[in-house]
This record gives sequence, C-alpha cells and structure tokens, in this order.
Amino acid sequence: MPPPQVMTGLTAATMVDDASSYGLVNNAAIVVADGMITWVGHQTDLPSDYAGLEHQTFDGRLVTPALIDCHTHIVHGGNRAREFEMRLNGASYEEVARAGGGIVSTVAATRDATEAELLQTALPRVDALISQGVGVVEVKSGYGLDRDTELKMLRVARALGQERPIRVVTSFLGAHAVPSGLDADTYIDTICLPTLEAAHAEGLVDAVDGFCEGIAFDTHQIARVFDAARTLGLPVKLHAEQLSHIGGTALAAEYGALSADHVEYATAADAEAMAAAGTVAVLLPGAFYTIHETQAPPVQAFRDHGVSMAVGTDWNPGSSPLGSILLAMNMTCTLFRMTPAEALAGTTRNAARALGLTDCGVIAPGMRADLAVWTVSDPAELSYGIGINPLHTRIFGGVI
Ligand code: DI6
Ligand code: FE
Repeated sequence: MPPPQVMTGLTAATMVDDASSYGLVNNAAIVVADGMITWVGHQTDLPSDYAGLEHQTFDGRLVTPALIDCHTHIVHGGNRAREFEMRLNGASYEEVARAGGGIVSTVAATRDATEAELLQTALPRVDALISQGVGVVEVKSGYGLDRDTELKMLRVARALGQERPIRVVTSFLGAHAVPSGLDADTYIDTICLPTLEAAHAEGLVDAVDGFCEGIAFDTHQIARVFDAARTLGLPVKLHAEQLSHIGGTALAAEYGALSADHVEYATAADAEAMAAAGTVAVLLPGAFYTIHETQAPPVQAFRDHGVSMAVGTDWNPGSSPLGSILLAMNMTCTLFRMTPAEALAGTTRNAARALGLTDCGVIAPGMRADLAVWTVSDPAELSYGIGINPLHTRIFGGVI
C-alpha cells in the first residue's frame, strides 16, 4: 500500500455535526490513506509517524468536504428554451404543462435519444459539477414514463459514474408525470410499478422518488409507489409541496422518507413531522427562481424544529436549467435567507443525509477522502460569490 498522503497548510471547514457552524480548524492537516481520511486536526498535533512523511501544502487555502448535488435530472433529451420563451410571454408553468408542454415534451425527446446520445449530453453536465468540487451527484429517471426509457435513463446514470470520477446515486422517478393517453392510476399500476421492479432487479435503483402535485400524482397514488418501494427494501423521497399544499410532505414523513424536496408550501406542522421522521428538507432555489415562485420554503420552521436542510440544483430542462451548485448555494441564501454556513451544510453533510450516505459530507476520520480545496479565505465566500468558481483542487477517493 502507498504511504499515507499528508495535506497541510489548510483551513478546514470540517462540517462535523456537533459544530455550531463550519466546524473550522485553522492551520489544519489532513491525512489520507487508501482513499479514506485517517486523521484531521491542527498541524501541530500531527502524530509523529505522519509528521515525518512528505507533505503537500496548500498555502492556507480552505478545504471542505467535496460538494454533493443531491437532486438532479441531468439525464434527459432536448431542452426547453422554447417554453422559457412562452413563459416570458405570459404563460405560467402549470399552463405550459396543461398545454402539453412541460415534462411531457422532454419525455418525447428522451424517448427518441439513444443510450449513447443521452450519455454524451449528460457528461458535460457532470463535468460542470465536477469542476465545482462535486463528488456525489444524485440522478433521477422520470423522463421516460415507459419501461424501456426509464431503464435507459437509469443505465445512463450508472454509466456516468463509470465514465467520470464521481459517485452517482440514482432515484427512480417513474411517478413524475402522467404520460398522454393514460390516467394516473392505470399508469401507476401497469407501467410505473412493474418498471420499478425491473429497474431494481437490474440494480439500477438506490431510492424511489415521486412528484406529488395537482399536475402529477396525489398522495394515494404516491403511497402505492412508496408501498412498492418498501416491499423492495428501497428508501423513498418525494417532490412535495412545490406548487401547492396537498399533503406530500406529511406522507413522506409517514414513510420515513430520506427527504422531501422543494417544500415551498410546507407548513410548520409538516416541519414537525419531518423532524420526527428524520426527513431532510431539500431546498431547490433554481426552480423557485425559474418559475417566478413567490412562496419561499419555511426555513425558520425547519430551523425551529431541527429539520436538516440540504440544497440542490434540481438541474432539469424545464423548471431549473441550473448547472451550478455554487450558484444554488448563493440563491438559497439570497432567496431563502439561509446562512452561508447552512448553505454549505446543505451541499455537504445534509446532502449526504438526504441520499442516505454515511461515508461522506464531513471531514472526519473514517470518511471517504472526497475533498474540495478552494482559493478563498472565508467559507462564506463560497455562497457569497455569484457566478464565481474558486475551486483549486478536487480530491475524489484520495485521488487529485
Ligand atoms: N418538479 C420540478 O421542478 C421538476 N420536476 C418536478 O417534479 C420539473 C421537471 C420539468 O419541468 O421537466
Ligand atoms: Fe426535481
């Protein structure tokens, strides 16, 4: 085995749970062996067996856990620039959806694309995230709405993790929209649930997601999808309370969901239920911004009840064509009044939690050596800058 790597000259934002904000360690050193963090602390406390090894110094730069984008739809065909133009001519997101646009138009483009084409268009998206220090990306299906295309999307998602040094976590989002020509219940019974079983049998599903909304599926329909997930032993998460309050968050909490996402219309009672269930609130300011939403998620209620908050890009061709996790952090501060420390926790520790991952998201012994080194002196700079990328080095599994 190669000798441990010793990194010095760092300011470490460890993001460890018991820290009040960044868990900062000044003049820090980190030791990595076999892809894992084995030691972190003040450089002066470095154990003697490490102190004698060659050091790689970072000149006082900030190191954070590698960022985690815990909510994306980066595998999809086509784009919806035309719809963007329609909305700017006055149509609402719901009107666009009801007029046959929206998700279903991306479904047509995704069905038409080959697996190779989908991979080629998704890779630059992954590269953009990697260039911003991302080490884990969640990728959803949901633009197939038929068996073959849902499986194709999930295979492409898995392939992204083979083609690039990044960890991919998949979510089966068969219950994303009702395909034209079917009613929602028939779709769930005859297509969505059998496809979930097939995808799980191929090892393509890490979690099961749904879109609980007036324009998609109601709580009873989502509950059937969640029951199927439970039978298969898969964790669940949910797009809930994005455009209206119809009970998705409470349902998610009832099923012990990893996360409830968007949650603009969630209430204090929902926050209480989420806290009791350990369900993470995933905030997605890119969608809020794009669709001109005015109802901000109840951030203060989440704080008051101790709900963990994560932040994602929701990168998708319709409601959030946002390819920057750093910009998502900035937006969650400016639009939702989260603090920069909460935003960074939202793309590290709490994003890991939203994906059910326990080996990343903080800098601590025993964690994977997924790190991001930034040319900034204050961690608040990561959320403060708009369209600025101060990444110096990303380290993935101990490899630069
Ligand atoms: N909520 C969203 O914001 C996206 N999906 C969802 O369930 C929208 C996806 C799209 O418009 O293509
Ligand atoms: Fe989404």
